[in-house]
Amino acid sequence: MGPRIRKSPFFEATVAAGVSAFTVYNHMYMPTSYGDPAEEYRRLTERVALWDVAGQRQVEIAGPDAASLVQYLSARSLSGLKGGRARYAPICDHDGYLINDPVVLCLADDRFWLSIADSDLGLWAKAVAAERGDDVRVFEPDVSPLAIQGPLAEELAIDLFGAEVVGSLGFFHHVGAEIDGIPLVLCRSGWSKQNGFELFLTDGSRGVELWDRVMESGARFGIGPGTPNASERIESGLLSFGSDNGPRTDPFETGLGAWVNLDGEYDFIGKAALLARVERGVERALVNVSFVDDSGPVESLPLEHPRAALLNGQVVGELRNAVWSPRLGHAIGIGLVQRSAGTPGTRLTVDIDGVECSVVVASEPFGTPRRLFSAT
Ligand code: THG
Repeated sequence: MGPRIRKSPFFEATVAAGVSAFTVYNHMYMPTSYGDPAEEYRRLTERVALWDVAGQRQVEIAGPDAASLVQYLSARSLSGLKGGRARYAPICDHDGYLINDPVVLCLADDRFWLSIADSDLGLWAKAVAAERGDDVRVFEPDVSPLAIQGPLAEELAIDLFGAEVVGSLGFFHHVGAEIDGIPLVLCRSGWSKQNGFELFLTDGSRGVELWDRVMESGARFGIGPGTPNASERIESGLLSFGSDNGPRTDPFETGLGAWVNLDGEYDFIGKAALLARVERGVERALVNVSFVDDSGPVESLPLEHPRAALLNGQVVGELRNAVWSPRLGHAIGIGLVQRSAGTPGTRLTVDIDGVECSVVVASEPFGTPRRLFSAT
């Protein structure tokens, strides 16, 4: 694809491990398949999988005004966030539309990493900092996450880092660590609900070494290569920014309302627009749907692009994503529809490659409930 698309420090290792497909994420190759979806799903849900997620680049914000800038960027309150802790934080533009949903890692009171989804948040942060006259440095450090995800990730982490380090690491806690002198930040996080860790490698020249070392220790836990898993994450209700939402979707519509704080004392980008939107009423909802008759579209899954969703012949939104669910034994998907069409039990029709499919809005997300508004 040429030099514009960057290779992760784990790239060669993933090729050696048999990667069969990539996506492009933050201008970087990111593996999406090793050619055996059923086995990759099993590995993730029953054992442990190793993911190159270096495409989750870090935007480092450091300096005296760092905390103030990060809060101004974030729709979620970061009050009380301290060194060694992280928070999932939606970021909006001035119109209150979602532009990224990073994990914010606080390294020190004046130093943060925004571990970003797929959009150029570094440019945004840099421009906002300059316009505000903030005393900060905004840059992309040499940091590349490698994830271990799955029920046996805990045991593997203990093997790699020791029971003491791992035992005291709560969810979204992180700590500086190393394996054989390879420097990294260990965080209990990751884009699955199977438990796991992310190893933020801080020396890009040692990616293959780290990959091999984790594979070696993981062998007795049945580790193998994997990738962020579309089936598991839709079952689990994790948002894929840019896949589930369009360019003008707000955090309430995407089910991220629980992580938006409109009642704080401070201002943040998009706050006024979001307050006005809440006043008017949120128009759409991200819903989980089940295919009623999955025999038709299975060949076309996962969905490559959104399809119109109809209710009584009227377009009421889009089916954004659809996958086979190994857990449920039928196809499931994510729709972004008008709220009136988002009531559980509503039956929508979608044309997928000439096959008319019926989908039903689920009464609950398949994993954790999505809350519309934050409690605090
Ligand atoms: N890890 C890191 N960076 C990332 C992701 C990641 N950047 C891009 C993308 N993923 C960001 N999106 C998410 C979405 C959900 C979660 C993390 C990143 C997540 N959510 C939990 C949940 O929904 O239950 C916890 C949220 C909370 O309680 O605060 O973990 O995966 N480094």
